Amino acid sequence: DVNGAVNDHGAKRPRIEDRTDYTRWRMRDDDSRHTWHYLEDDEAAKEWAQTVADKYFLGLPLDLPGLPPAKSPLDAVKNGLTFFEKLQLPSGHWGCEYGGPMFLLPGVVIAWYVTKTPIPWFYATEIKNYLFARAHPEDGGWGLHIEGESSVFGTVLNYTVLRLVGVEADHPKMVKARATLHELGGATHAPHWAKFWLSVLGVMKWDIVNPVPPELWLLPDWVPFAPWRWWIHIRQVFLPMGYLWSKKWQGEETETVLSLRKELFVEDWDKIDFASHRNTIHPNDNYHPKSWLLNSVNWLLVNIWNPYLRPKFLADWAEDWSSELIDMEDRNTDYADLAPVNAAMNFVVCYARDGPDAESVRRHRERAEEFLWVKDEGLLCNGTNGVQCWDTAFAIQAVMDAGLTEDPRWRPMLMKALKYLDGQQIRENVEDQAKGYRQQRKGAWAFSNKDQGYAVSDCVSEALKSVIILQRTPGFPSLVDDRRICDAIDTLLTYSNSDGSCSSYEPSRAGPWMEMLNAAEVFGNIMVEYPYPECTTAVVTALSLFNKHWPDYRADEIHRFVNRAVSWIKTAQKPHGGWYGSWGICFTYATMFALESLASIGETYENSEYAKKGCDFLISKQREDGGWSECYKASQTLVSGISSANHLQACETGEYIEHPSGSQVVMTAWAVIGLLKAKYPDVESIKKGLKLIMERQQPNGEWLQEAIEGVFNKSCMISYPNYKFVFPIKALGMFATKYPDEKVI
Ligand code: LAN
Repeated sequence: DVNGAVNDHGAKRPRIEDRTDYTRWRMRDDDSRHTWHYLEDDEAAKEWAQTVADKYFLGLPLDLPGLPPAKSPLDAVKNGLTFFEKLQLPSGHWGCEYGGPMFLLPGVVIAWYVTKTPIPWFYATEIKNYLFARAHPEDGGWGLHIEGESSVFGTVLNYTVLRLVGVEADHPKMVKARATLHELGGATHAPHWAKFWLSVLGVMKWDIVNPVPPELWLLPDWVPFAPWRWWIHIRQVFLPMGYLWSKKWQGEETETVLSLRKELFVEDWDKIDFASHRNTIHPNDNYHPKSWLLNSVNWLLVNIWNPYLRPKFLADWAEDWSSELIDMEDRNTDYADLAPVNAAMNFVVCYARDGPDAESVRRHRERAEEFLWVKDEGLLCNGTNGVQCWDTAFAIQAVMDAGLTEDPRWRPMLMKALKYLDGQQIRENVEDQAKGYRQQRKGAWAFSNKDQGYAVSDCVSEALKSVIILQRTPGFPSLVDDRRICDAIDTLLTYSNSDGSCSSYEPSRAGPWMEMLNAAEVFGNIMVEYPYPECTTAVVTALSLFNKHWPDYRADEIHRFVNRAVSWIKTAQKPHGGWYGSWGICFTYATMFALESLASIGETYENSEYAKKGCDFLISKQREDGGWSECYKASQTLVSGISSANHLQACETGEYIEHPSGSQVVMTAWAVIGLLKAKYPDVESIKKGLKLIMERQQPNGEWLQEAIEGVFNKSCMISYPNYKFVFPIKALGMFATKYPDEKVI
């Protein structure tokens, strides 16, 4: 008995409670593999005490003493660090919730359900609490992400999750959500990925899912649209999706599945012509309408290729090769996988292929735990298995910018952080790099941890900068030796795009025209790698810092790389003076990075048109109260490369949009950092921003969570809870070292 496990495959009735006892939750940090444990046993709970970090994550009172009120920016930095230090986890990194997207937990829960994985009552209970807490206050539905308006994607999948974990259909909140779902047209109006998951679950018939032909993996590499050229996240999702689509694999038809067939549709299930709804979609979900080209290809696949032409041997071959690529992904990450989307799908593939008792299934089941996070509102699924290396790198840099790396007060914290990054450097390329189309990664750092093991241009850069900074500070050992630092540089140097810019996981392998094949409907710019000012800046600053300390290693290549990259950043400036950010919201985020890039080659407000325009742009957006406040909607305004509505339309500028809830600490810090990097001469504006940041600091040194900070794929937002510590500390610290005698309040 797994604590009243929720699964109606057997006779067991779901057990779901009002709430769990929050004093019983603990987060285990196994060298930055995060798992949450509920200690039902009193003895066990006594032996394993809750830490300050646990309590903080869970929203329990911390009872920390107030600190001496900050009179100067440097005081505020120290108070901030005093608080933030308490959140450092035993293995030396900072952890956090990484929620926001509302389509991740459904993948995990549907995978659990169809693989007959028991769901303990304390998970079921807190999943219910989280989803109820995050239901849209007016219509009771869910959107693509926590701040978005209700969509079929969010509503149909999260409603399904609630039913699978044992919430009854007649619960008032379910009745309300269902009404909203029906208002939006019901499940037939869902986007592709929802139709996929609901078909796996057996609530829909596979005919409703637009083709995901695994045959594409058999194309020779020279074919311009071959999947190895796609953005890593899309090809790693397409891969297991294609396998399951080709097999038309479905979980067992349980009572709940049969009941969902009645609940999720406006129509009578038996009468639905599923094939006719392949392209039915509600406008709220249709961020990127499918192109005429994709619609035509789909039509041919459905009406000609699949029924008449698709030879069995080819289908088998494609499935086998997909299966092999899936195994490579599982092996290279020890089943952690790139992100929860493909991890949940690979889990189902292994179950379908290897059977319920297979080792692969057991490992997927175990590792899926690492995506889960418990917070005050309940249990959610993180966007990745964490933000470990990324946040740790920024934390170190914030201390550096405040000029405090030599202060013995912070040495233990920084030593732990350095040791963490030392242990997390990826030491080898993947075994099957060429065969699996993987990017070189030796010497790299991942965004989360080395188990996941995917190098990202800016994650390598930020971690490398932090390591170099600390190792060049008196009192710190050189844990990462020169050879390993050069390995990181070798890998970074592979990231240059033909226009000089950098992308995220790999250099671009095809052009933006590939968006013509974007089938996901809910996301924009997902098919290939694009040039990103954020990533480009990070690489520029890392290479420059390295070159300062190791002037002889690959110096010519580094100079050429940096010059081309900065030239590209100049071309990416929008007419209004800002830069468009793809991973943080939005112009404020990228403009901070771009100004840093320019500063790194000596271009600032006084001597550079670009830097001046960038600063003027930021200043034009400063609010009365001194802060900045950009809204996530800004991210959705830019249509680059190929537009959704009108394919092949020219790039649009994109608009800065104010957040209705007023100035935001994180955004204000970004703007101030950009202005300071560019040596913006009017100190008064900068001081006004910092004053707001200082006034928002709590007596114990912390800052409170405000609006969501991050974004991906243009349409989906994601939380970076540690940004409210690292960026304010960095902004205040930069100011304190630059203007030690200036008063802010
Ligand atoms: C991330 C998170 C980190 C982010 C930065 C390092 C900030 C960025 O500068 C480069 C891109 C990267 C690594 C990134 C890419 C896309 C991710 C992995 C995410 C936004 C976190 C979640 C998202 C992933 C795609 C979610 C799953 C969704 C799919 C569409 C497959």
